[in-house]
Amino acid sequence: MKLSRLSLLCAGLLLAGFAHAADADHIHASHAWIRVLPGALPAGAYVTLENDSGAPIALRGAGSTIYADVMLHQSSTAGGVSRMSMVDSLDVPAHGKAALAPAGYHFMLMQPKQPVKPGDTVTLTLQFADGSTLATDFIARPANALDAGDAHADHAMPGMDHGAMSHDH
Ligand SMILES: [Cu+2]
Repeated sequence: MKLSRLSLLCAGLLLAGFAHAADADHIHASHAWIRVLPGALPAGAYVTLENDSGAPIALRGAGSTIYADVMLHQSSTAGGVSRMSMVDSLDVPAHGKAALAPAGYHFMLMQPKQPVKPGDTVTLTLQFADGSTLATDFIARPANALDAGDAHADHAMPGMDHGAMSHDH
């Protein structure tokens, strides 16, 4: 019952996306990467989102031409047991940022139509609550990766303004 409700929601989001097809002008994505796991295990996708507008923008999900199934999840640990739950949306605060990162929010990627291996680039189209979308290239990294790795993946992104931002790498 929960699944069918979600499917309806997804269908609605897709339609909204096609109707508007507007770029998410006020959201900038960086450090986008995918952790590829062996076999049929689902992959996790991580990205940092910055909102340069004066209003919060909610991330609702993502679409992919490679993965048939993409879900927004949150990992948490309680009593030494880690679990994942589905979340409807993640707010990117006004003039702030939100991160999808290991042990926290992530996209769960399932049912790849072709094998994805470390070094590959996979485009996920991020979908926001206002109907806007943002196509973002994610770099596939191995199972033991902890972050996006190479700083070049960040600096190669066009249109990013790093002005006052500090980097720890
Ligand atoms: Cu998950």
